[in-house]
Amino acid sequence: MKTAVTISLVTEARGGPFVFWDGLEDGCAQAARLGFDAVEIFPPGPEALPAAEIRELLDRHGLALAAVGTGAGWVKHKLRLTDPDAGIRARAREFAASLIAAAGTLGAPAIIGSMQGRCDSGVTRAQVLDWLGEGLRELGSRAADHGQPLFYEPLNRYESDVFTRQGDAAQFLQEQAGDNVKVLADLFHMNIEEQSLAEALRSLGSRLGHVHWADTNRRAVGFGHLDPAPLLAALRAIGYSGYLSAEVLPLPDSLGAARQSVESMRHWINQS
Ligand code: LER
Ligand code: MN
Repeated sequence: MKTAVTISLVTEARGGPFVFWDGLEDGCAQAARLGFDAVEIFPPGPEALPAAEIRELLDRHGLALAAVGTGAGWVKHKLRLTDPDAGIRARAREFAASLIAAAGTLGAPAIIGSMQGRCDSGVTRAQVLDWLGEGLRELGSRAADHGQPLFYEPLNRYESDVFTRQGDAAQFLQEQAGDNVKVLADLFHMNIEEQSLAEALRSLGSRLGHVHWADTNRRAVGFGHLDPAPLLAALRAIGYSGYLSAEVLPLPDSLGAARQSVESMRHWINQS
């Protein structure tokens, strides 16, 4: 398993669960200094990821790109893959596809989280799931064109009611989206929704694509009451070799959250 830390470039997301906030140069320098393998970037749009510049920056710091978030599509542009307005759905797919392409050019996958929307728009749940399936199928195949998976993230009930549990999401992807769309398991959301985090991870098997490594209070792991031991056992049992990525509140500050995150990752990854 590999380690990553989040960098947000989206000012509208201030107060959100991202570790570094002061630009890519600063985030990459700090991530490298602390020994992370990679960064996960939350950009306002594809224009924030010019391939040659980002490649140079990552190479200079010896970092990989773990993933790119598409949440700005919602927080900045109010685009959702399941919006009742067909024009907004089309623009949502276009925006997500543009980030899938930008990430893919850099050899990384993209994440669909808040762009999935919610079942609150006066249409049936079945209709929302139909639109979500359509969107994920198309975007999953765009990701495949770049040789990358696409990550779909179930969110907790206070953020979305589309899929809140890992198993339900995995079954939906299996039936509607094909093998290239993987589940992103965010331990903070799971703590709210799952009966057993370890069982949920175990049941994902090869459908698990990425992990947001966060404690129960959305602070760095070790600053809440998460018990990572059974989770690491589950991840090992399913042969997970992807990232543990710190998507947590910058508390007590960015550096403190990043340091605690990487120390907890190292501790648990190296535990036999
Ligand atoms: C939001 O709560 C979250 O977990 C992000 O990774 C998705 O946009
Ligand atoms: Mn997350």
